[in-house]
Formats: sequence, structure tokens, C-alpha cells
Amino acid sequence: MSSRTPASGSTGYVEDVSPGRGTLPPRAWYASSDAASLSLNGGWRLRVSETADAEDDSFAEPGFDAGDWAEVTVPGHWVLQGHGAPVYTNHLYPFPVDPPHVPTENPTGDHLRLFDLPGDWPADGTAVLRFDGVESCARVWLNGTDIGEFKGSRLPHEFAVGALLKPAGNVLAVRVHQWSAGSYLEDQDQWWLPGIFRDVTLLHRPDGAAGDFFVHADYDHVTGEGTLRVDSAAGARVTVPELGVDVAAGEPVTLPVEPWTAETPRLYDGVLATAGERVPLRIGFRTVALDDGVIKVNGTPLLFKGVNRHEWHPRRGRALDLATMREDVLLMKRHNVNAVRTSHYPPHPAFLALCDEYGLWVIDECDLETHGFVEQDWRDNPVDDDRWTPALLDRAARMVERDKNHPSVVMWSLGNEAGTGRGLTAMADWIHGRDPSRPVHYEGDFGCRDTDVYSRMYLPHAEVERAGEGLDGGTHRRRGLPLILCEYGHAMGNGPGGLADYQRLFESYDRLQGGFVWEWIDHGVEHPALGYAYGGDFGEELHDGNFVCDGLVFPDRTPSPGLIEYKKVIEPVRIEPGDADGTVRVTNRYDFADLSPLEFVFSHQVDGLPTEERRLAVPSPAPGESAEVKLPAAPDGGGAEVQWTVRAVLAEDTPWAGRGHEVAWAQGTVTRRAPLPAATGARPAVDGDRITLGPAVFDARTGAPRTLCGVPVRDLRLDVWRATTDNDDGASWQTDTRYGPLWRELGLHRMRHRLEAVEADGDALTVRTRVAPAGREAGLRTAYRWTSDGGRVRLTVSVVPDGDWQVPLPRLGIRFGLPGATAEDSVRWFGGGGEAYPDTRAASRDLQWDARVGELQTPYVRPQENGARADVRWAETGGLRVDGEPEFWFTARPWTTEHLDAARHRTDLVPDGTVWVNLDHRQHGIGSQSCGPGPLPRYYLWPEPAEFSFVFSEPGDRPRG
Ligand code: IPT
Repeated sequence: MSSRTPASGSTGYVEDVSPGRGTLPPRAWYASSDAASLSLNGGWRLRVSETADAEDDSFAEPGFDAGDWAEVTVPGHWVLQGHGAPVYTNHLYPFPVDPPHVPTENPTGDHLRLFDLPGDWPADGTAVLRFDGVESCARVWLNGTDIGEFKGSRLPHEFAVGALLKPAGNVLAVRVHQWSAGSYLEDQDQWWLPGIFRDVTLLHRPDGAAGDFFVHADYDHVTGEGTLRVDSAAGARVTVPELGVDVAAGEPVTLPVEPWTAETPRLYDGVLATAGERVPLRIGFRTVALDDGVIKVNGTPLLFKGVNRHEWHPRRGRALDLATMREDVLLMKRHNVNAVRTSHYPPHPAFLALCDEYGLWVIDECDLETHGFVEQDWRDNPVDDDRWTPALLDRAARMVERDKNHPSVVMWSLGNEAGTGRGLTAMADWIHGRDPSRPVHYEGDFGCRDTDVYSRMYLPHAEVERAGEGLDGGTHRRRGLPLILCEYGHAMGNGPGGLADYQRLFESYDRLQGGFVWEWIDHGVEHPALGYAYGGDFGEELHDGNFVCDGLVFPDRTPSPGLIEYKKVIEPVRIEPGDADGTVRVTNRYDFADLSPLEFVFSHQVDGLPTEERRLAVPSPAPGESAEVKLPAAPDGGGAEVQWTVRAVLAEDTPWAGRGHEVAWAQGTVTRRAPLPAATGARPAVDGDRITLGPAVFDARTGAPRTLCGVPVRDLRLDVWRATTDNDDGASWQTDTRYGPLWRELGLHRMRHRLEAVEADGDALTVRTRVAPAGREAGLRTAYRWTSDGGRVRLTVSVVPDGDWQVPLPRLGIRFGLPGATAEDSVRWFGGGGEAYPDTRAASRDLQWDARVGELQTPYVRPQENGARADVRWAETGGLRVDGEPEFWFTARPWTTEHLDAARHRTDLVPDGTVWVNLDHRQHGIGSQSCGPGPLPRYYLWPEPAEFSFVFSEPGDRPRG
């Protein structure tokens, strides 16, 4: 065999652990007011090769003819533009773990861009070429000169290029390798997406340019004064006209200011003027401190109501435009989110500017994860190997230097899931030295040796509570630190459950400073045949399926019910029944703001129909304080249920939402509805193969209803199955009991219904059955007792478990089909409005609602149980009205549960000509076991004797007792 000779000379840098060669030292990221710049975004020429060394360097030479190359858009990923395919793994490296080596099959994208300098490009000074993000390793040539190479995908890299530039015909050549030594440091749970995915910019650097600068803007909450000091080049001046500040760089100035907080994001516009340029400053005065074992800003402890945000767009991947970034921020603000962890890399810098402006606390996380080494007990982990330390320090410095001037950034995070090691300590030491004004975060070291906050992920409620009580032990250092959950509430598919229970804990213990739901957005890839693609859909050799779709918003940023739930759970105003009858108590749950931006409105509702909404005068209690307010007298419901609703809405337009936007709400009961009629009197009559009972007709042999009030129904019977959710199925590594697989093993998805008796005697038709899966002794003795008053039919279902039951049930209720009904048919009901389950029902709001059957479906990227409405008193659809006693969970779909269960993608779901209705007495909780703990025990649906009734009638007929 002959030896392999690379065509292009050395590609050794690809597997070199060093961060790169030829780049400028990291510095603050800013857009100069007056220095010229030239965006090199847009169409570039692209040639993709299968290996790093397949092609030589000649493409970088001026005059090279790339006329037959493809074209790609920069910023972008070539694998999302028709060249190759994305790969999704959670923590497994998609190549052999053999650091620092990467596979010979190393997709390599040669990118070419020709550009002229604008006519007014200044002749003086020099120029810098900036790459804001390239995955994972790039080598760069300008006008045929090799200027260096770099790694660190989500970090900026700059080259001094002034001497190489020509007025016209510049040739920029960038060779991007998908895999490099840097890939070992970038094992985040996301798609592997090579490409130049952030901006490329040529920046003119005038003589006397600012270069780097560091804005220190502290706030003393005792004196109400801020202290500003901008470290920059000698001779520079800092002006803040609004404050009358005009000082030399490096010189501190102290004066009264309004502080910056995420709730009150007060920014002062300033200018840093150096000899060569003017740099706009957006200054927010705030002081972050670890004090008394808690993190305080401006002297006040914080409560993080956060999300983990990956950058994602369903077509463009991690190449986000400004509008998309703004949409994320606006959606967060509108859903009461107050904090972002930039999991697991620094975001595009424009995102942080938006956080400064709109107000979000940010944990800025470094581009570092080595999770795949967990498979070998962290042996050879780069973060514990000195050879890699320069690369780690380079990453830390690139993050801190780039982002240090953002008031929104209140903590630095070393990275995610990288085990422990000397490299992490070196990073923490460097960061502490460079910026002592911000605490350092890292989750992976439970001893907290390098960190200023104790951080955990997916802790069960009980452990969170123990930590709140200070009973969780740990090192001496850890015991003195606050706990935050840097990840909790795994929002994969239907869920997460249990958020309200976490929030109650966070609000009960000072040591608990909140958390960050995992995660913001589903990383589904738009796909013509599948709706959204996930892991495995591109033929990946190793993949983790739909684990990449675990966000609070769908890939197109439509809020999922999980976000609606979270918004309610973390609402900054708590409204609840007051101590005295007819009063409500309003509590200000902001950390800093009063309630003056809000106005309160109330209405009463009778049988779910609201009276006109009116203003409610509420004083503005200080943070943490409450006010009690009397509600006007309620109307008489005449036997119907009467409730009140109080809402807190924005009194004026804000930058993030308009006047009237709802921030918080609550409801309470004034009088309950009267019991349903017994519906007796009519007698069942056998008529050949039919039995009639009032307006119902049954099959005489099986006792199954054929029509109810003239409406054909099919297959009405007990149902215990749901298309298992991602949280039911759980993650493969979970050691706790995972019920989804156990349910399937037991056969709850294939229950048999043995008919024991059809008894038509007296004034009832009673059908007795035993419902059980093949191969098992456990079953449910189920009796359906039908009565009628001639106009309405009442069904009472009694269930008695029988045999040895070791598992809870997914659901307990009845299901039937309405043949001929469609997804377009409307449903009207009184009960909860949005999707809800026992532990995801905080946001369920009682009203009379109207929707089409199709609209009741929640389009989870991987189809699964969805769409239940809680506390339904009555519902009307397909010409039938059903009232429940007690209230029930209502679900209607244009396909069966079995079909839903079998579907892999949205596009697998096709209406089958029948609307299938589930009326459930109970549902099992949702939990968060796709990565975290399952539902709390109180949300379990254990088999036990149960009885529940439904009254069927014609729509418009309102039964009253
Ligand atoms: C945790 C990771 O930090 C995050 O990136 C993501 O993978 C999440 O899980 C699951 O979606 S790590 C897990 C092993 C607790």
C-alpha cells in the first residue's frame, strides 16, 4: 500500500489542539459610529470535498475560476443548502473518540468571495477581517496570502488585513472543515452544522481607533449613585449627555442614576471618543454581588425565571437574522421570562444587545462541552489535559472580551457537561481575574470549587426542597452558595409537568434562586415530506431522534402549551382569593418593579360567559408586598356556575408588548353549578336487534350505543390508553420507573373488552364488562349504566380494578367515534381553554370556548398524546352535547389514539373520517422524565374504584337540576 499524500500540503492544523494562528487578540465587540465597515455576507461560491486534503490551495489564488462552483448564502450552513446533510447527536461524538484526531471523511467547504472596497473606503489606517462564527475550523486566505486559521465555532476571530487589501478585486478564500480538534470541545446536544454561520465583516480601523474597551458601570443601592469608568486607550473621552458626564477614559465618575435591571432596563446612551473613532455606548448601571449566600443585583436577591436558549431557525439552523433574535426576546418578555442561559455557547452578539435593551438577565455560557467523554468515565477529557488548556483559555477570553460591556450579562458560565478538570479551573481563574464583577457559573462540579453559584440540572422537587432547607450537604463552599437549576422542566413533546410545584419551592426558600427551563425552541428542520425533521431523518449513523425537539416553542416559534403554562407559573403578579369573602389579594412578585405599569380588570362569568370587563382599582404594592381589593357584587347565576376573573394587563404600550397585553390573571368560584339531572323515567325497550331508551338506540346483543339523540356513535367504551408522550417514555438512561414502556409491556394499548351482561330492566340499561389486556390477569370491571328522562340520556360508568395492578393508568374515561365528523367541525365547551394535564394545568382558564376539532390538536413535532381540556362542564360537537358529573377532561381528534401513537412525524397524521372523542374522568400526570424526574406522586392515576357520569343531549339543551 502506498502512503497517503495530502494534495494540499499540511492540514495538520485541523487536528492541532491549539486555538489557531494569525488571529488578533480578543476584544470588545462593537459597531463604530463613524469607522467604515463592509459586510461580506451574501452569496459566496462553494465547493465541498469529502476530506480535508482533497483539494490544494489554488482556489485561494487571485484569478482562480470558480465559475462552476455552487453558490451558498453566508451566513449559513452548507448542509442546509443542499450540500450534504445535518447530523444530530445528543452527547455521542459522531466520530471515534480518539482525541485530537478526527475522521478522514471530513466534509470541507471551500468558500470564495470576491469584493471591491467601496469608493469612499478611507485610505488611512488599517483594516480587520472579522468572522463572528464558523463551524468548526477555518483557514483563511486574502488575495492569495495565507492569513491563518482558527477554531472556536461560536466565537469571533479577527485578522489584521489592511496591508493585503486592494481597491478592487479582493479574493477572500475560506476553507471550512466540519471536524477538527475543536469538535471535541463542541459536543453540545444539537445538530452538527458546518459552515460560516455568522457574519463576515471587513472593518476599517482608523489610526487611533478604540480597539478594546471595558465599561464598568456599578450601582450603589444605598446611595442611589452609579459609578462609571470606561477603560480604553489613553486620551479617549467618555460622554453621557443625559448625565452631563464628560470624563477621560479610565477616570471614574459617581453620580445619581437610575439603575439597570431586567425589569427596568434603563440604558444611558454615551459615546467613547478616541482619536480615531466614536463608539456608541449603551450603559446600564448595576452591581452583581454574592452576598449572604445569595446573588443580588443592586442589593436585591434575584429570582431567575429563565429559559435555556440555543440559536435555532428551522431553515437556517444557527444562522439567525436580527428579526429572529428579536422575536425570541419579545416572545420571552411576553411570556414573563426574565432570564436566559445562552446554552451552550455565546450567542450572536446582537442578541445580547437586545437583552440589554428589553431587559433579560443573561448567563453567558462559553462554547464548551465534552459530554461524549462520559462514555469512558471522562478518561482523556480535554478539560483535564494541559495540552488543551490554551484552547480553553482562548475560548474563555473570546467570550468575556466580546461580551463584557453588556449590562444584561450577570454571570459567566464556563460551559456545559464537560466533567471536571484543571482546564476548567484555569478558565474560572482567568475570568475571575479579568472580570471580578460577575459570578462564575458551571454545573458540572457539584463541589463548586471554581464557581460562585451552586448549579444543578433536573433535580427532583424533593431534592430542591432539601437544598432550600440547607439539608443537602456538599462541600463547605457549596453550602454557602445559592442554588439555581441551570436546567429543569424538560420541555420535550407534551410538557413539562410540575413547573408550578418547582415555582412554589423557588418562592419559599431564599437559597433557591430559580431556574432555566430546558429549552427554548425545538430544533426541528423544516422538511417537505415530514413537516419537521429530527435526528435519524437524514440517515445518520448515530443519532438521538427527537431529543432535539424539546423546546417551549415549536420550530416556527409558535408557543407550545408548555410556554403558556410557564408564563402563568412565573407571572410577576399573583392574584388569589383574599381573606374576606368577595375580595382578591394582589401580590407583587417582581424583584424590583412596582405595579404601576399595569392596570387591573375584572369580570364575572355565568356558565362560562363573561360579563362586561371593568377596571378594578388596585394599589401598587412594593415588590414582595400584597394589597387586598374588594370585588363588586357577583350576578345571580340562577343555578349556573358563577366565577370571577381578574387580569393584570399593560396600561400603556411598552417596547415589548402593547397596551392591554395580559401579564397575569386568576379566577375564582362564586357559586358552583347545580347538580346534573338524574335523567330517569324512560324505560329501555327491546325491539329486535335494538334497544331503545329515550333518545338513545343500542345494539341489543352488545349493549353498545348506535345513536345518542339521533347522532350515530361508534365504539363507545372504556379507554385507558394514551399515545405515550416523550415524558411517559422517558430517557433510556433513567433509572427511575418509566411508565410508558411498562404500560406498553402490560398491554394497555390493546385492551380487550369481554362482555358479561346486557341487562335491560327497570329504568336502566346496564352493560357489564371486564376490560383487560391479553396475557395478564389484571383487569378493570366496568359497568355502563344508561338511563333517560325521554329527552336526555345519562351514562354512569363504574370501574373496579381487579387483579394485581403495579402501574398507574395513562387515562381513565370513555372514548367513542362520531362517524362522518371532520377536523373542520366545531366544538363548543365550558371549561379549560388550552391543553392541560394534571401537572400542566396552571394556565387552564375557564370560559365558554369555541374551536374546530383540528385546532384542538397540539402539533408536537413527534406526534403524541395532546390536546386535553381540563375541568370541562359540558361540550358540544357533532350535534351532541355532553355534560359531565364531575367535570371531565375533553379530547377530540380526527384520528384514533392508535394512529397518533404510531405516527412519527406530523405528516403521518391523516384524518380518518371520524372524530374520536375522549371524555376522561382522570389523566396521569406528565412530569419531565424525558430527561428529569417523572410526575410527582400526587399526579399519579392509580387504578382504584371510580364512578363518573355523562349526560348526553341535543346542543342548546342546558340541563339544570
Ligand atoms: C442536559 C444537557 O446539558 C443539555 O444540553 C441537553 O442535552 C439536556 O440535557 C437534554 O435535552 S445533560 C443531561 C444528561 C442531564
